Amino acid sequence: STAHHIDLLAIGEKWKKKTVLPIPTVSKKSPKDDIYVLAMFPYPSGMLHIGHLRVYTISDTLNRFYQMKGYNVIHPIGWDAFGLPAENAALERGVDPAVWTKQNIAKMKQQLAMMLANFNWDRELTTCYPEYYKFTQEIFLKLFKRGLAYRKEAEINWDPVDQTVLANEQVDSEGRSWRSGAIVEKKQLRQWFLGIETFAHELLHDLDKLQEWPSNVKAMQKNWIGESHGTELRFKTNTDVLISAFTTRVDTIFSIQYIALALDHPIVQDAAKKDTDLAQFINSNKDLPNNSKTGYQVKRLYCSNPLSAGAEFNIPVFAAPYVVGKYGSGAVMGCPAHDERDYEFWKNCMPNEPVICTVEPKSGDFELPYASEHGILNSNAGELSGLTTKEARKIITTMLEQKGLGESKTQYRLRDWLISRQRYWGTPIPIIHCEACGPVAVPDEDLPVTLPKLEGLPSKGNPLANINDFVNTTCPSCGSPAKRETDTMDTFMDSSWYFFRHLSPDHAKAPFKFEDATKNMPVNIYIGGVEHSILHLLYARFISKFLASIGMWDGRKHAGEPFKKLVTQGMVHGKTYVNPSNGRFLKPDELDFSRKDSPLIKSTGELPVVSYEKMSKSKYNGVDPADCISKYGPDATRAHILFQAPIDEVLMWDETKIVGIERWLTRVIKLARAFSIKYDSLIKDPTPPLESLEEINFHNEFYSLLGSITDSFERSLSLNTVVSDYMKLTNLIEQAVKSGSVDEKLIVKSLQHLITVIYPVVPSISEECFSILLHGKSPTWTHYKWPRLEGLKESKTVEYKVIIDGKMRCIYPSEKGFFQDKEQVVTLLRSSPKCSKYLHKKTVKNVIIKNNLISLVLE
Ligand code: ANZ
Ligand code: ZN
Repeated sequence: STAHHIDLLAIGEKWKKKTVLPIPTVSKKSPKDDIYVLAMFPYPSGMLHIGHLRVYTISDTLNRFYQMKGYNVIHPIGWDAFGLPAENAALERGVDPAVWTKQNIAKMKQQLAMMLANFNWDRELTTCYPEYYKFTQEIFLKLFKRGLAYRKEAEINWDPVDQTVLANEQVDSEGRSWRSGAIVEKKQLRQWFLGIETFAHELLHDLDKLQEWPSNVKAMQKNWIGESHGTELRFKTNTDVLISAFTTRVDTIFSIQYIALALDHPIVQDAAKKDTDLAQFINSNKDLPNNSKTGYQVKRLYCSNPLSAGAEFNIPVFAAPYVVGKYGSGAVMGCPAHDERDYEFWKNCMPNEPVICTVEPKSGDFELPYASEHGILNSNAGELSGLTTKEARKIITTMLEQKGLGESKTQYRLRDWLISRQRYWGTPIPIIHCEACGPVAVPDEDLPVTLPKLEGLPSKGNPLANINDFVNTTCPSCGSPAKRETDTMDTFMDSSWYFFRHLSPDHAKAPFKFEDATKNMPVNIYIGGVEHSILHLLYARFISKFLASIGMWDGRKHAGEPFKKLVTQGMVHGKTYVNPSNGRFLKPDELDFSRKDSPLIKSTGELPVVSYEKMSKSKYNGVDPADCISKYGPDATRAHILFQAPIDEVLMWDETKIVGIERWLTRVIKLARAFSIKYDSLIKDPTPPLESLEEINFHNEFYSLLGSITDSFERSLSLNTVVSDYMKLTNLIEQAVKSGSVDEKLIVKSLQHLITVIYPVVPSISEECFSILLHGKSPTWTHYKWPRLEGLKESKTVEYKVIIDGKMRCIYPSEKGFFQDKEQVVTLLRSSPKCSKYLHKKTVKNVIIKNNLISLVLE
């Protein structure tokens, strides 16, 4: 187009081809040599999506900033390459998942290069390569040898479409599989578990030490771990068995009217063998949601209240779907008077029975159920009546302890981690099953247990179980014929330790080196999607703590925590158009974009309804990062994605706004061009003069913006502010050039600083500007030291505002404290060219001077 047109895209292309600046060597004397900046590694789907663009722009920007600050930045990337999608995609296309994954990685590497992301490729890892999963297996065996990996029969969620077991968290609130959408069935199977419950207490309480984590993430973790303080009590029955139940309200013990057991409770399962009605009840109710209030009274089974003197067996026992089998002891002491659920259950199952109230508020009316935990025990509590609930909880627990029928207990909601998957594309569990020896660890020297190649995938079930060569082996312990485990591991296991491997990527003897991990863990800044706030982070914390507990690294300073600062980046939402007359989503080609402000629906001429929503194929609102980069260049794309929203908030992607960024970048390049000839002579003076008020103001504004930018990088991570401060710096320099009242040496020094500090966000534009100033030569790292912040200069002059009869009339610049007395002020103002006309032939009645205000009152 015009002669002034600057092609940002071409600049990006040009500087991409030059291998980016050499990594600076850091003086080894510095105590803060290394900094570890890590973005969660991607799943190699083959397509870099907009979320990746956002997260890697953030991490690369920080990477480049800390390099400029003189750190040795560890900024690796890898591939979270196992998992169902690869297997499914492979099934659809009939290709080997290994081949498919490898191709995808190659494609995504190219796309990462497009966005100028600068990673330590020598630290790359891929979880589906034997070099990596060998060590995932080794870590599994370390858990196994300490009893922290074990097999047990468990009721599991079975996805009938994918033919696999799902973790609880992969089942949504409607009981559907998160992947296939099928209604999940319950099934009993022997499964591998990891003993995360053992670490529940530390995982909860060490959250307090994570001061640089967002509080919402910590709250979610806390909730997930779910600590409750209460009492576990045991009920004697009219048979030999005891029934345990966990309660947080042992003060309601005198209100117990029934015991409710989960349907999978051993006592219920046992009773069902002799009671076909119960068996039928279990069968028809096992998929009921927890809010159901039905129950089935177990025949001929009664309990006694542990505190009642007579110890009559008069408490009935029910099988009830509302009791969660996997929580506490899978049993509830039913107190209809003091618990909402128990009340409804009792009213429904025993409508003619009374409700026995034992706790009341201190004063005033109340209704049943009275579920508040504050109150006083009433006369039904016998000798304990009059106690507060809090006092009663303490005393009753002691009484139970003395009788050997209970004790205080801390209960966690967190359950052991089910890692078995009946799938091909995962890390094989390195165990051999021997009839004589039981499950035996594969000896270290036989690791990895490699995934056998498949000749065409069967469409259902677990393919490994059908490969005889894989399954049949001998027991490492006794030598008899034995069978290999055919389950593979949950991919969260692969991602629970990868940040250690990045630190010792070529180490062949162990998952990582003690010294490397001890030196560089925890990760200084970990960046990723908020969708990983619970599971991935919890599992990573668990494995890190476990590895610290067995001395694999020294994590004492940070309680074995893997991530010091956590940044959760928000989602990117796409612009979505809806046809108002039928509510349908509109495709881009159904819209006429020729109007400047808003598009029209081609077929009807109507205005569409515009909103921003999560990108999806069905809404036609997706954005391909590769498209955007090839239209606007990598620099503008990076700056745009940072500028549009704070990193932890939703970003509403509006491509039209990128012109603002383009204009700014063009202005920076024009400034560089304007000073290209004079640069050499002007830059020589390292301390240009600061004489005039304009120069002092310029200097002060420049350095306060620079201070704000530095602070945004180092503390607040407010990267949108960084970009807006870049723009302000650019304006400031342009204004100074225009005004002509700032020494050019000062301007050029500031321009050079501007070009330096934009590098983390827009690296190729920065390098281009330097090459303009350097007459075609490329800049080197000497140009990329982060500028030292200079102190603000106090000006000797003050700009006095002169107010005459309440109106601001003029500015009178003068040395501070120039006035001695009021008459002198008036004389000086009368002789000032700007002020004199207001005072001409006027008598001044009064003068008030306050700070930089001079107020005159005329006669
Ligand atoms: C008696 C009681 C009386 C209760 C009362 C509450 C109020 P949190 O705080 O979540 O730990 N409970 C125990 N095990 C259960 C299970 N497997 N399934 C369903 N509910 C179970 O909750 C603890 C409370 O949840 C326990 O205290 C128990 O009911 C119930 F006025 O015991 B409570
Ligand atoms: Zn054996």
